[in-house]
Amino acid sequence: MPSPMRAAITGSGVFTPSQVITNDELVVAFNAYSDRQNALHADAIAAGTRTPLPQSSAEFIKSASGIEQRYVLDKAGVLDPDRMYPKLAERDDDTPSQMAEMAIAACTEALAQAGLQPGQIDAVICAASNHERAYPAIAIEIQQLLGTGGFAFDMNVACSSATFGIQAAADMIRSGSIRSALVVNPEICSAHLEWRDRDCHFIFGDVATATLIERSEDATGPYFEIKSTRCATDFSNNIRNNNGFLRRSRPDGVADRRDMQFMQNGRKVFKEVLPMVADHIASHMSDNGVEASDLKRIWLHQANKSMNDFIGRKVLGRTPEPGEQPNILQDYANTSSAGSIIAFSKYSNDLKDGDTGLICSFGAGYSVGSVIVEKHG
Ligand code: CO8
Repeated sequence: MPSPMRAAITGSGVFTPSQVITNDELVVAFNAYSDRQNALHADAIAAGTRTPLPQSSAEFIKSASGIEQRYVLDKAGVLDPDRMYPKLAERDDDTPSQMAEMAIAACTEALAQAGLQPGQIDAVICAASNHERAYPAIAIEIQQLLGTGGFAFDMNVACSSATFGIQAAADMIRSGSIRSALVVNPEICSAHLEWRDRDCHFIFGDVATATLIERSEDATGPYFEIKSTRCATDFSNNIRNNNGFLRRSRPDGVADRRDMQFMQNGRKVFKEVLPMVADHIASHMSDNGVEASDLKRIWLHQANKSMNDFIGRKVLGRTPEPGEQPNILQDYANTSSAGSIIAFSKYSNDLKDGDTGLICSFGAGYSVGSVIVEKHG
C-alpha cells in the first residue's frame, strides 16, 4: 500500500569557498612541477629508465571536460609546485572540523529557505565522498553545532552520495520514523585529488551543498515533492581510492603512494557509466509514467560537459534547450556528490507549479541515483 506520507525538498543551500583556481593558473603550477621533476631526474630520463612528465594544457582541459575553473579551500598549497596539495590547518578536537564548518553554512541556507529552525530537524545525514575522520560521525558534530534533534549519521557513495542520501531521508519520512532531515554534502575534493597527475589534476573542486527534506504537508513555502527515487550500484575498480585505516599496517606504511589519492580510468568510466545512467533514467521515468516531454529540467551530476550533453540528448530525445539542463561545472569543476545539488539549488526557483524535474548523480561504485520531483507553489 503506498505510504500516506509524502516527502518534499523544501530548501537547499550551497557553500562556495572564496578561492578560485583558473585552468591557466593550474597549468602553470603543474608545468612548473613537471619541469622540476624532469630536471631532478634528468639522468634517468637520458638513460631511458624514466619517462619524462608531460606538460598540461588549459585548452585540453576546457575541451575534454568543459571545466574552466574550480573553487578550493586552499589555493596556495595546490599551486605550490613543491607541494601540490592544499595546506589546511590542523584543528584541535574542540574546534569544529573543516567538513562540519562547510556543512553548517550550506545547512543554514537550506533552513532559511524552508523557514525552519534547527530544533525542528529530526535527522542529519552527512553524505560525501570522503570523511575527514572515521568517528565520531561528522553528521553528529553538525547536529550538535546546528542544534538539531533526533539522530545523525555519515554515509559515502562517492559522487552519488547526495541522491542516495535524499532517498534514505525520503524513505524515513515516508515510513513515518522522522518528519524532517538535512542531507548535507561537504566535499573537500582538493584533499584527495592527485594534483601531480596530468590526467586528472583539473577534475575536482571544493564545495558544500545541503537539501532539507520534510513531509510535504509541513511545507510553508514553495517545495519540490519527491515523486520517486531510485538508486543502483554495480561494482567497478575504474574509480578508486585505496586510502583508509589499514594504511599504516601495510608493508610500506604511510608512504606517498599514487593509489592513496583519487584514481580513475576516465575513458572506461565515460564508456561504461553513460549507458548505465541513460538506461537508469529511462526506466525510472517510464516506471513512473514520466515522458520526456513532461520534464522541465534535468539537474545532472557535474563531471564532464560531453557526458551531460550525451545524457541530456538521450533523456529528452533531442538536444536540450539552453537552461533545460543547467551545467555548473565550468565554474565549480566536478564537486563529486554536490554537483547535481548545486545545479538544482541555483536553477530551480523559476519552475512553475506542477512542473516536473529530475536530479541524477553518478560515479564511483559504480553508482547512480535519480530523484523525480514536482514543483508545488
Ligand atoms: N593536458 C594535455 N593533454 C592531456 C591532459 C592534460 N591535462 N590529460 C590527458 N591528456 C592527453 C592524454 O595523454 C591523451 O593523449 P594521447 O591521445 O596522446 O594518448 C589525450 O590527452 C586524451 O586523453 P584521455 O583519453 O584521458 O582524455 P579524455 O578525452 O578521455 O578526457 C576526462 C579525460 C576528462 C577525464 C574524461 O575521460 C572524463 O571526464 N571521463 C569521465 C570521468 C568521470 O565522470 N569520472 C567520475 C569520477 S567522479 C566520482 O565518482 C567521485 C569520486 C570521488 C571524488 C574524488 C575527489 C577527488
